Amino acid sequence: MSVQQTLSIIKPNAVAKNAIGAICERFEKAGLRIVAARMSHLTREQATAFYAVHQGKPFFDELVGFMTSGPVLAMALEGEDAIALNREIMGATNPAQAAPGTIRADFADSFTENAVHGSDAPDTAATEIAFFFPEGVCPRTR
Ligand code: IDP
Repeated sequence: MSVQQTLSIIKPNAVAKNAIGAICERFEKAGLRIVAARMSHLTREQATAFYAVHQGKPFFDELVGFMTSGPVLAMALEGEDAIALNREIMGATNPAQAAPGTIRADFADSFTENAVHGSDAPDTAATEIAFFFPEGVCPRTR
């Protein structure tokens, strides 16, 4: 186990249903600390760049359309094993397969509109945090 940082995005459908507080509470209760946060309304170019790895897949256009449909809250979360812990709290990508009590089970509207994003590995976490927070995140205070 080691202290890691991971990128979380509360996606437009969850922001629209006023679930930011409920979702952040789950992160904090699990021991994850929010060390950076920014609301933004992504442009097509930004969403395309963020999800470049999925370009050409059948769901890509729908994904970019969804991610640009309204504001998102991007956060850097920090904690012990933050990457895997966040993915556990989020639940499976397909909400139909997400375990009860996970964020996606409770806040997703569809496979695409699945409420949250979380980095899947240390290298992608670093790239994704830098994408939203090029100035860096808050230093640890204690
Ligand atoms: P992840 O968000 O759980 O890491 P990825 O496979 O990286 O999952 O997919 C990125 C996002 O693209 C998903 O969160 C979801 O919004 C969307 N997505 C992935 N696969 C599908 C699909 O088969 N149908 C519709 N949307 C999908």
